[in-house]
Amino acid sequence: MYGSAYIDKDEKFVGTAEDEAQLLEVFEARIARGEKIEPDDWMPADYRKQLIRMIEQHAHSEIMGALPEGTWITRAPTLRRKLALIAKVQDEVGHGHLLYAAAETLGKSRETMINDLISGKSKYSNIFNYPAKTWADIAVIGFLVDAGAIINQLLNAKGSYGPYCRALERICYEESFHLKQGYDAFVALATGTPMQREMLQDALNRWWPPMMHFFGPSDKLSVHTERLMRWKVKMASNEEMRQEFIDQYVPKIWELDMTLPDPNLKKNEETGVWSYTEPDWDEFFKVINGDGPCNAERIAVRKYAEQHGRWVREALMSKAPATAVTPFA
Ligand code: FAQ
Repeated sequence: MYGSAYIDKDEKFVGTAEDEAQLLEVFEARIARGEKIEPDDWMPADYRKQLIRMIEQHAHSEIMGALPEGTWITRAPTLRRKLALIAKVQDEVGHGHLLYAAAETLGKSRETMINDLISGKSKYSNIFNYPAKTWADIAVIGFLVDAGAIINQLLNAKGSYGPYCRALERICYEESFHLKQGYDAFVALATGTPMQREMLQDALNRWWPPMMHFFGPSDKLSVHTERLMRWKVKMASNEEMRQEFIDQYVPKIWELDMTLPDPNLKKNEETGVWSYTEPDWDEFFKVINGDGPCNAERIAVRKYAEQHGRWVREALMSKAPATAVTPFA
């Protein structure tokens, strides 16, 4: 309950500027020692604001991420693939719940977060604004998007905010199964008929650019990284995560004799750093600001779910009438 004595019932800071400077010093020292910050601990207002932004966006990404894959459940090529996909999509929605719960510990209600998602105020991952046109898209999402998510989440699970880190740890266990199912579907197509390989190559060509965007803008364009890394909310820069992803997964794609649509993708064997064509950041900012190929469709689905599920939430939250008769009494 560190520092909570300085917060009044309206969550306002009631100490002096000196108290605040001292609290900040202790807070930063705790983070430097690798301690976890818990919901009732004192934290700078900006740390709280940044965490809400990031965890909320992450939660939205999970439930939006369920949509492109969800549309393929009825069209999965075999019963085994269908069962695995149903389980995966269900997991992604569960991750959304875990993350909304973690964001709620910082004081923003789930209802407000959902309203901000469907009104377009909050962001969610760029990658889920592209269409999943063929079964190969599902293999590419399950393999590469889950791989990217794991790189980000394994790092951030070692961060400073307790509830977020604990949620990420659990999510990573499940994501590692998703990665296996994605890779299995990817290998099946890559080692299949010429038509299957062609379908996979087409999906890879379409998903590669948004995948390069997935880790966020170049470090020059990133606005939050420096502060978030100082507070150990983010444990690596966008470019460090992108490099790690390329280093781990490009060789796996090439060893299956598939190609990537970037002639400049090359590892410098001395430094270990990959070079690649600068991603189109105008396209990235257009998509994250609501103007991608599927943004309107994705938001419309969430709006429909919010409106049509409202009666269920209201029924669950309503108190039983005082005169209700207890059955079997
Ligand atoms: N998409 O200053 P930075 C998943 C925005 S989960 C959209 O570098 P930051 C599971 C950023 O918000 C995928 N917007 O930002 C799954 C900021 O705008 P703002 C989601 C993006 O926060 C798999 C602006 O650009 N994962 O895939 C993106 O330091 C398969 C400037 O950027 C997480 O959310 C983007 N890709 O770093 C589900 C992980 N990148 O808010 C289904 C947690 C940046 O100022 C199927 N988040 N922006 O208006 C993070 O680690 C960080 O937030 C980053 C961005 C690394 C995403």
